[in-house]
Amino acid sequence: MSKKYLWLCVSVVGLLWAFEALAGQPVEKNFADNCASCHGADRLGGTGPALLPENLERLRRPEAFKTIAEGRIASQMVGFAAKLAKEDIQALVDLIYQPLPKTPVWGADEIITSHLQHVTEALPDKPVFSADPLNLFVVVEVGDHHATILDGDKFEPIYRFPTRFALHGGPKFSPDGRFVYFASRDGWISKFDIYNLKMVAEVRAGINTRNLAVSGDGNTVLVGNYLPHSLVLLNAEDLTLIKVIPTLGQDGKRSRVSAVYQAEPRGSFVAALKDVKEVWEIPYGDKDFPVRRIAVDNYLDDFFFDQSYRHLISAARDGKKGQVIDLDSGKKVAEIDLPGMPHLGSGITWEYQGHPVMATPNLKEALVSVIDMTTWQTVKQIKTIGPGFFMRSHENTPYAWTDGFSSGNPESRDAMTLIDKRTLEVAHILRPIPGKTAAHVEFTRDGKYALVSVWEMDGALVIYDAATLKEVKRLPMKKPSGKYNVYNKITRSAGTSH
Ligand code: DHE
Repeated sequence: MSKKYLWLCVSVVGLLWAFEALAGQPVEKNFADNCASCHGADRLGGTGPALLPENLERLRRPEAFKTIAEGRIASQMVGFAAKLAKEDIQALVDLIYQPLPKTPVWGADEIITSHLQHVTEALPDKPVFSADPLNLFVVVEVGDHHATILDGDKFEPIYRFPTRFALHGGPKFSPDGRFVYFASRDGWISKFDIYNLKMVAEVRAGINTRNLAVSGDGNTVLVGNYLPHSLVLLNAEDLTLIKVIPTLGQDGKRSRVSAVYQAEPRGSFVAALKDVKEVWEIPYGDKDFPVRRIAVDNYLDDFFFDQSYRHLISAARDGKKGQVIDLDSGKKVAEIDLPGMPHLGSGITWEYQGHPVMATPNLKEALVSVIDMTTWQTVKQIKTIGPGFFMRSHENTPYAWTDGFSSGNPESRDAMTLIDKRTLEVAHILRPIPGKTAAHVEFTRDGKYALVSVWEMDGALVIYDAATLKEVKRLPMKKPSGKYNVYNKITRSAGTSH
């Protein structure tokens, strides 16, 4: 090759390179470099939701642009404005509203084929360890996708095992506390035998899953999906498929599922739909699992129940008002003041001056709303150190603990606010490790100790005496997220999530 020709080639490549740099990278490469690790190379979701037009129906394009540029509050989504040009962000917005060449299918056949039976023989009905099986904690470590079974008396790990990628939502227990069921964001449901420290079975129930519920009789698992738009019923024994229920509104419109819970006193599962104004109640004692549709005024994003499970209290992420639905009559009985995007999955209840009250942190505002559950009026909005995500208490402790996890400010993300349930005043501020994000509390079975997560890769579980507020132990952990006490969960303590 002559020198002249070589020079020409180099110049052309250089020009092309410069042109591409000016014009920005191709959108596919930007997606692969910045989005795929959380949302999946195929846009089907992973730690982040699936980015498909059917999942983005309620997100307008300018909002999607803002989310990519600035990130999303109370999620793992970071902003890309400093890294990507406006045109590149717009190209990403256009890309995620394009339908996939082929609609992904995850129906009965795919679910059945994915099933894995790890244990086939009957295992002993007695724990292989001496710790109190009702005072164990299941601690989920999202940093390296593991879970730890922790002795809740000695605060010593009994067993640590790998989980599926990106677990989300609270794991749910069988009624006797022997088995725990996990859901991962990408649809894997796992059943773990705590007594024998063995994974029993797994199945992939969806492509993008919200959460799961275990029926009060321990026989059935219900999974709620974002993608496909479905509820999936599984046998709790071995996670084999019972049936898939497509989530179609009365008018035939398809919907994602916001969340599913079991309502043991009613013998039913309750599911909220995200894109259709309906709540579904499904009695789990009826082998046909018929759906009772309850029409509601607004979409339900997040909800919880009063302790009797007669009332469902719900919030819409974009609304300022919550709805209270009487599940017996199927009617809305009240509207409640819930500013600042409450995270009702973290709602708790207690008795205040002879009345049951509920309290919830708000993801966008540094306040906890306390609401009288007989009049549904706001009793107080308590200022906290930063907007919180999780909240917890226990029947045997005077304080409700909440974090500042949703705060963008490092000076409030490391703090726990303790509210006196008798006075509704802030009683204490604790900083488990100054400068490190503190989150999510759970109490021991007797309420004497509180376990707080330090949500960092080199994080920890910090254990406090709940009366003296002195630290009693610190266990190193990899981004510990939630921790779940067997007894508090199976007895549906008013101070914890159900
Ligand atoms: Fe969660 C529970 C919804 C983001 C960690 N979260 C729940 C529940 C719902 C919910 C409906 C109750 C289900 C259950 O426990 O069965 N979460 C949402 C969202 O809509 C939101 C804001 C956006 C999204 O990404 O889906 C969201 N959640 C997060 C996070 O970014 C967190 C902090 C980290 C993560 O794992 O993704 C997170 N959510 C959790 C945890 C629980 C949870 C640890 C269980 C709390 C409990 O104590 O029960």
